[in-house]
Amino acid sequence: MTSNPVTRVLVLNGPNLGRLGSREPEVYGSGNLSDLEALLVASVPSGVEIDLRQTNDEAELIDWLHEAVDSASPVVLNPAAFTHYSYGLRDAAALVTKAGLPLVEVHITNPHTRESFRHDSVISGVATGVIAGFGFDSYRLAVDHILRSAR
Ligand code: DHK
Repeated sequence: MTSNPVTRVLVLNGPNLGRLGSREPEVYGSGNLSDLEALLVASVPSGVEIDLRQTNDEAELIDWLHEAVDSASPVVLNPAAFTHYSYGLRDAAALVTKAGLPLVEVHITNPHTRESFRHDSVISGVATGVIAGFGFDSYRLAVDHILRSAR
């Protein structure tokens, strides 16, 4: 639960999500990251910044989680494939929630309906919550939760 009014939400995206739109549209949908950003910006009140980023680099994603701690920013995180094996990312995510900041793990798809290697998340155990399977709406629901819980 955040106590201060939220002025910025970090929306962090892991590997291959920069290819949304052209990457397996039958699985991930036809929208790209710009479409996602527009959807989120339209869903928040004025005065709340959506800071949406994507990287294929595990170290950069970890650095952004450190930045979230230092700037007291709530986080929506789609760790993409790192979900399933990155203990470094898990430890960084734990720093966010241990600092009392919400970190909502999101997935566009429902990984539990897919290949068995996608069924395990090493992030979920340190996340505030998990939203999966609702396409870009997974992110919108996560942002909505963050704004509601900060009221
Ligand atoms: C995105 C990915 O890139 C996959 O590696 C995950 C996730 C699922 C998603 O549904 O957003 O397994």
